[in-house]
Parts: sequence; structure tokens; C-alpha cells
Amino acid sequence: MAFIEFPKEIKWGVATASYQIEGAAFEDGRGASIWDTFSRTPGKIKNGDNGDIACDSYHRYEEDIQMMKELGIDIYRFSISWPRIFPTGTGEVNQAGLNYYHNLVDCLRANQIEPMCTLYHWDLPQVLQDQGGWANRETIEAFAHYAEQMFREFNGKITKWITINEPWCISFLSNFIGEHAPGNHDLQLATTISHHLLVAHGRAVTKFRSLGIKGIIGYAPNLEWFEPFSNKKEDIEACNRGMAWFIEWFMDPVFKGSYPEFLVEWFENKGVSLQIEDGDWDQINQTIDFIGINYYTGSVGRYKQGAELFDLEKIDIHYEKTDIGWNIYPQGFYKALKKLTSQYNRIPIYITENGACYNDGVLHGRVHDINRIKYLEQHLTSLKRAIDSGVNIKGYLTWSLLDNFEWAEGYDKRFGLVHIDFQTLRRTKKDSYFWYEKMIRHNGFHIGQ
Ligand code: JJW
Repeated sequence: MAFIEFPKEIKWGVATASYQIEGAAFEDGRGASIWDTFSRTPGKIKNGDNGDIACDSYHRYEEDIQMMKELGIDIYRFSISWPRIFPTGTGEVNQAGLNYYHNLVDCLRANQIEPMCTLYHWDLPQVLQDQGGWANRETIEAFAHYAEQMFREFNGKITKWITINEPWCISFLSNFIGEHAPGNHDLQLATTISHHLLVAHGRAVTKFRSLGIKGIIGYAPNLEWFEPFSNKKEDIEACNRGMAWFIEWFMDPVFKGSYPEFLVEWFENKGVSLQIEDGDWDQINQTIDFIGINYYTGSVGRYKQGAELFDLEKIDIHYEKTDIGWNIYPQGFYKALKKLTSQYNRIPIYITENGACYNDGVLHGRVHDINRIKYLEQHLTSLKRAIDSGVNIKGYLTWSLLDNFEWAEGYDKRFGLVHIDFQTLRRTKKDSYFWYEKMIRHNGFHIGQ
């Protein structure tokens, strides 16, 4: 059995997000977010689930950090809930909310785990949504203010920052496809929001640099790989449009200071007009220290005239799928990393999310989630291939430590290395947890063992 070994500099971690794990939705002065509203809108979330209690990590963070310690991770990626800090989005800081994150970060540090903080992981204060949300440029200023306060507050304590998580989901999935909060179906709105998110990211980076904050800052887009059905030009081009929606649309602005022209034309033909203001490019097009990549899946695609949105039809050719129905496509991970490296000048990369949904339950105190282990083996092997091919990988964080609130899918869809019984909130380490622990300890693994 081949041994897959990683360079000793690679950092290992796990990732979570505030609304998905914290619970305590009405405690210590937390304001409402768009996810509180969305999860109370009938039909939006499977089983009518919501994040009121979630994993109760707000109260159980010490137990969760103990499990991270035993896991041997270097980095814990979490997000700050904006409405815990600013219940109405802006104005005065809510000290009780801030205290929670100080306690969390202090406990991580005491256990030699480095915090990596996401500023925006989807829980927009509802008050800001009521004023237009990300479509309103005042939300950009509110975000910059919130970011500045967090930089000042945690300077030196948090040394790895991510401005915005999965901008494609925030804009297009939430405002065009309508699956996530706030659930709009409007391509113009979604495209405007995508631009405002880039400006908001840039405004935060400007603050970070001008305040001289210690540490590094980046941004975390998600992507789906599209493999052309054939080598026909039309199939290849359709797949390139599909990928550019995730990759070039959100990265060319940051690294090159422009949108990809072929997508601009595509959107304009759909009646969309870009809402770019003077000075936006100066904010967006600034050096960042790393890019965070969230990768889960890939699909086979081919040209089909009229197929939404890009004359691209996804075809199910019966690749194996995880329990959320996403194809297992580790080759796409390798290819995407190589593409990013060649297009963006060997930018340092943290894998900020990668993981699998499998819903295995507890049996005699154990969870035999063999498929998750296999998924991790396949994707870590792709990661190693990428590293050996010159991709500048700094770290890998799996999604997620805990089973948690999987957005529109509710609690049905489990991504954790640790099982949660959502009735009792009991935590049970899965076989994949023990596998990952051993992988970290050896900085590698034997395939299939
Ligand atoms: C796409 C479904 C129609 C989260 C998508 C649905 C309909 C074309 C997982 N990453 O919980 C993407 N996640 O909070 C962040 N990432 O389309 C973290 N992307 O498609 C995880 C869901 C997602 C999606 C879900």
C-alpha cells in the first residue's frame, strides 16, 4: 500500500461556522440574522429545522476544543456571528457576544490551536437585510466597520483571517437560485451582490493593512469542477463558463482587477448591468496573503443550447455520490488546484473546506463511517498530487468537526468527524475522527488502511 506523505510544514485543521454550530440564538443580546428569518419561513429548510440550538457549541466550546486537542489539529477555523457583536449590524458593540469569542480564542490558544476566523459566514444581521442587505452599498460600510472592530479587538490573538466565505453561495445560490437566505430569484440582484461582496472584502483588507494588524488575510471562494463530456469545443467552452462563474468571476477581480470579459458579455446578454463605482477596483484589486478554497464536488457537463445559466447541461453519469447527492470527484480537486496555481501566480492556498456528507449513526458507541474515510483518502491523495505538481498548499481543513445545521438541508445531512445526537447533544467520535487523528500524527497515511 502506497504511503501518502505530506511536507512537514502543512497545517491541519477542521472548520465550522457560527450559525451551524453555536445555537444560543437568543442569548446574551444576539440580534436576529437572515438565517433566523429564513429558517422560520415555511418550506425553506428540510424538516422545518433551524439553528436555535444546533450543536450548542456556544455553551460546549470547551468540550469541543478538548476534542480538537485530542485530534491533534494545528488550526481551527470558525466564524464570528456578526449579529452577536452588532445586533443591528452596526453601532455599539455587544460586549457579551464579544466575550464568547474571547473565551473561545483564549481556550484555543491555551491548547496550542491556532484560530482562523471567518468574518462573514452567511449570518447577516436581519436589520441590514431589511435595508436591502448586500444589494445596499451601506452594508459594505457596515461590514468594513465590523471588520475593523474585530481586527482591533483580536489583534495578535487571531492571526489568520478570512473576509468572506463562499461568495458564490451568498450571491447566486441565495439570490438567483434562491436556495439559501434570503431566498431571492433575481439574476441582476445576485450579480450586483457578487460585486458588493468583492468590494466589502477589499474594504476589510484595506482596514487590515492600514491598521497594521498582525497575521494574514484571505478570502474563501467555493468551486465546483466541470469536466467536459467530450473534447468538442462547445463542451469545453460550456464547462469553462460554468467554472468561471465560481472561479474567474470571484478571483480575477481580486488578482487582476477586472471581471472575465466573456462572462461580462454573457451576463449583459441576459439583461444584467454591472453596478461598478469609481474606486471599487482600488479596493478589490489588492494583495491578499492566501486564498481559501472550499471544494466538495465535480460534475460532467456538456453544451446544450438554452440550459440555464450558461448553455451548460450537467449530466449524471452515475459517479458515486455522497449522502447529499454530490458526485465524488477527487480528480476535480487536483485539476482545480493546478488551474488556480497557473492562473494566479502560485498563490498560497489553504483548503478551508473539504469533506463529505454521510449519515451513519451510532451503533454500540461507534460510528463506522468508512465512506467518509475513503472520501478523505481520495481528496488528500489529490492534494498530495497537487503539492508534488507545484501547488503552494499551506494547510488543509476538513468540513467539519461536528455534524451540524447544513443550511437548507437542516440536520439530516451530516458532515462531522464527530457525531451529534441532536436530542441529547451527546458527541461521539466517528471512525473518521480516529483516522484523521492518525493521519495528522504521521503526517500521512497508507491508502486503504
Ligand atoms: C451549491 C444546489 C442548482 C457549506 C448548491 C447547494 C442547487 C444549480 C456546504 N460550505 O456547510 C452549493 N456547501 O457552511 C460552507 N457549500 O446548489 C459550509 N456549498 O444547485 C458548509 C449547496 C451548496 C453548498 C453547500
